[in-house]
Amino acid sequence: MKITDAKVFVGGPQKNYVTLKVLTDQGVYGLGDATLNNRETLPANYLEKYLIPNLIGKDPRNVEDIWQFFYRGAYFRRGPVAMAAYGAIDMALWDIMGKLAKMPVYQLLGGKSRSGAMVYAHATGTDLEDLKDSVSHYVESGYKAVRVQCGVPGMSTASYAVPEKKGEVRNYITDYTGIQPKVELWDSDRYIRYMPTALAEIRDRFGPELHILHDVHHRLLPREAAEFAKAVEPVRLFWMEDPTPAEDQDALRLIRQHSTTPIAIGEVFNSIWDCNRMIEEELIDFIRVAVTYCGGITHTRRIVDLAGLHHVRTGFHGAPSHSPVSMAAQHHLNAWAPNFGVQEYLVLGTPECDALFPSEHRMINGMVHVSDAPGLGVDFDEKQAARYEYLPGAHPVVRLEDGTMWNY
Ligand code: KDG
Ligand code: MG
Repeated sequence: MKITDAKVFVGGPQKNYVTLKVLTDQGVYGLGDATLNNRETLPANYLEKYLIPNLIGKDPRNVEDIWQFFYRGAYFRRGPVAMAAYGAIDMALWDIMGKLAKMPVYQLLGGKSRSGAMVYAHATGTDLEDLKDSVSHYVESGYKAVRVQCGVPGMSTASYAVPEKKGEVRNYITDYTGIQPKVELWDSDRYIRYMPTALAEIRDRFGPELHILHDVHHRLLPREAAEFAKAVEPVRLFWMEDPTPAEDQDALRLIRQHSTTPIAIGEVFNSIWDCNRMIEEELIDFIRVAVTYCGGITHTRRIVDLAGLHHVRTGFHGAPSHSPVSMAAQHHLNAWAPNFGVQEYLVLGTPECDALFPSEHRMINGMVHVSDAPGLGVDFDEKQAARYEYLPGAHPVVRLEDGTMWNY
């Protein structure tokens, strides 16, 4: 059996999804996702110029060897662009393997460990009242876990993941009006003074059962993060995400020494070598890698297994940056992983998105029920894809009020 061709599509409804389709001489094809938010053309180019010409002619059933060939063979290893491109190939090969075996991918991984996988939604508000309305909406829709973010009084622009104006529904991550980013201003001191009380109000309003998550988005210094983690302890967060920039893993020790608030990190990682120390030293509680940026199912599964040895549960990244293809790959991993924790899940289900990526994966009452279709259980409609093209867009960047660049 041989791979005969592979094609890359960039575009989607209000998104630049990078979708890979791998074709074989037996008519079976596989799908992968290489979407790297705001840098989408880079993995697409890497696939088209370097990887696909080397993929053609290979036996798609040699999933491990093909992964090793690209990873070890590149000489310059890792990095989000390369790992997203290998990830797309790897997902497509698992899809092909499942279709050949007539089994859903979760069965190839070892079968189901649960009937449904809990997901969390994103509630946001310009202020606390607005946030409460947003949380109520998700609770009433059956979600058991909600990430909460709201504006901080006195901060002159919207803070992370918060709309600029009340009632506004916007894609708060990417702005597709151009390639030059908007600037958001940040003040850690105001945030540390305000956010613990805001989170406590959310707990009081919604009671002990709701799983409350909060994303600090790499913005605090280690000592500040330790103070924050201690201050929010009474709220009993499900997790505090990305308290400090992830490059400095030693920073986590200070936070751990001062609090028992669970820590979730990993959405910017792209290999096991970025997180093995924090897992082995048990400095985190949840690992947030994504199959897209982490080399696909083959490599992400290694991280999940290492995490399982150290009481670290999964909480895969699932921001709108990921297409339904990589979300499907994560649904299969979530169905299998013995150390599953939660899945970030943003409702992708617009009619346009469903038409582009038809699938039988279902989210009901805050739980994802994985599809039993062979392979990844998601398809890609090329006629629909022809409607879309690449949209230039950017994340905001963050500065302190005196102009100093800060961490987005
Ligand atoms: O591209 C960046 C986004 O994916 C990121 O800001 C989302 O932090 C994020 C999250 O937790 O979903
Ligand atoms: Mg995050």
